[in-house]
Amino acid sequence: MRLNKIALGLTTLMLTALMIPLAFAQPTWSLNIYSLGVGGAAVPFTLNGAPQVTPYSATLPEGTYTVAMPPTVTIGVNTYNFVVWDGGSTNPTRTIILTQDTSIYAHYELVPPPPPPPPPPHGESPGYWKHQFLAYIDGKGKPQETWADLVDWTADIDAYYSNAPPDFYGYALPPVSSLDIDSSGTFTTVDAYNIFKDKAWKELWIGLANWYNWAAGLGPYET
Ligand SMILES: [Ca+2]
Repeated sequence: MRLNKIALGLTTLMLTALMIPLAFAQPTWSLNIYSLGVGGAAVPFTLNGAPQVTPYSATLPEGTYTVAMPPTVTIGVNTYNFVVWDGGSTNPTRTIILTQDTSIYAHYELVPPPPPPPPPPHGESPGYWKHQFLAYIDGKGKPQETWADLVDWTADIDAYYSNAPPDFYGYALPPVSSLDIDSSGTFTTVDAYNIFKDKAWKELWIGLANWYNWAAGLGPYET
């Protein structure tokens, strides 16, 4: 009888010892965090400051959690902006009070790529540039450009006499030394005038016109 009482007492003690942690254990809930609109890619974020990635799924103790999604994320060549949570909040950081199983969805949208650069401005024709030089030097007709500009542009071109021509929207400008037809060692308005005036130099016309188009900030002349 005495032994039975002791055994019963021990059993009660053991059961109580088992029950205490169960009674005080915090409830746990699942927390699922998804990102949408990013082509299924993983988006890095922080959960209470700890780095995580979407899709995130965990069973966590009941409590308060801070989810901070990046306002902008780059995946490959694409950039995405955070837009909205499924609940309507547009703040990429949100607080979750986890008292039930919870799934939240961060919506992203693709940032459109920048538009292509505008096409180069229209380049003037060899006939246009020929006319400028003939107008000033031969007094034929009315020029559209000032002589001061023509001189400045000629000096800009001459600066490349010993250097490779600059990139001109992919157009291959001829070496300036090939335009120095009087072999003076510099490219001058006299060279330009003589090239444009004489059909013997016809093959240089487009290249020379494009040098002036380059100097004037225009695009290549398209034939
Ligand atoms: Ca010359």
